[in-house]
Amino acid sequence: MPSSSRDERQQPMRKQLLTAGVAAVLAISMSACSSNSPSTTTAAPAPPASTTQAAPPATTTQAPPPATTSTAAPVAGYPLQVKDTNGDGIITVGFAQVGAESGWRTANTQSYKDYFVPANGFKLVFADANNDADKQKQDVRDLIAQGVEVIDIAPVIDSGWEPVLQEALDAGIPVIISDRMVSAPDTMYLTYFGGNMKAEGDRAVEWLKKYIADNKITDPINVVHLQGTLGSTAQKGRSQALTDAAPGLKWNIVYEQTGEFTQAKGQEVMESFLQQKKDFNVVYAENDDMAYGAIDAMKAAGIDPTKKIIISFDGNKSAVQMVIDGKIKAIAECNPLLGPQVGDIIKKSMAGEKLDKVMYSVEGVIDSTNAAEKIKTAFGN
Ligand code: GYE
Repeated sequence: MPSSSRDERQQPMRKQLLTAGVAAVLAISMSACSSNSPSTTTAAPAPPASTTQAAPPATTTQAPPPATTSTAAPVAGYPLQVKDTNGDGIITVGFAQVGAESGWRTANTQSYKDYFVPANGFKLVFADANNDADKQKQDVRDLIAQGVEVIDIAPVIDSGWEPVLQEALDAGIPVIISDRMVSAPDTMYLTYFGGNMKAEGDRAVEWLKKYIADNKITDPINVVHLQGTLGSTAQKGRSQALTDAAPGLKWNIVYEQTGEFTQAKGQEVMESFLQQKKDFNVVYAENDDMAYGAIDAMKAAGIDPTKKIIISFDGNKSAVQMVIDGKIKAIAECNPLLGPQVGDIIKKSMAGEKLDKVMYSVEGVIDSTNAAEKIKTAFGN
């Protein structure tokens, strides 16, 4: 529910929604990082890389290079493969997580905690960056120092990763990028797995175009744009889809502000907008939590959310219920349940399989036509 507390939202949740079938697509690269000091790991320090190759430190304005910076020549491809370096039969996975800002994030964390357990041959060392991009880079350095056998980074923002990725390369620890992308060269990590954020935005825009046409809406389209964490690829892709399309469609973006992917900030920025008393008929909220906040702000201002076109991203169960109730008109899906699939990627790497550099979850749109079906498998609460 929109007004329920974030704590309530952060309960573990396991219901699977999106089929996380993996459509592999080659291309792109971006960057980001995160995590904090884990408390438990017994993994032995990783041996030095079995190769002297390393990717070139691409241009960066970020932190000074570590003491162990390599001067190795650029590599043609990623040189590392996941290995049980200490031979204990268990793969220790260091996970540099963004934080706990949203229902999506809570489900994502739980998916890792559920999957990376000894019964599945894994041990998880979890680091929470609390949405602090600098802390997250330190978190990854801590994971390297602990000698985990593979690192998964869900980057807060996409920039500034080259020095840290170079340190992981130098230590011989393979890195998987998940959820959000990094802007570093793709020779610096094994693979990316997660949603295609620009495609999600394009789906939301296409849905709105069709809704306007189907409902013969002739009023000017005035959009309130609630952005996610600035500099995250989840924000960049979803924002770009809207801002690229709006001028050609003659949609006006009457307000654009980050709500940092949280319900509280989403509510706050919507309240600021409403104080301006400007006309609007669309809210494009880059995740469900900010949509909940916006809806609360609208209700408090006496505005009926069902009379507006509210679009969000993710697909938490509460949000899908709001689609059924008409409060949210459409959700561009984003699957948080990535743990098992990251596990598959690790197993494939161990088996020496060649992995595509970019692998996207299969995602669609939830609206009044399929919400009753989708809610049965929606994640979260
Ligand atoms: O949409 C949002 C979360 O990176 C895809 O981050 C993720 C986004 C997700 O806080 O709810």
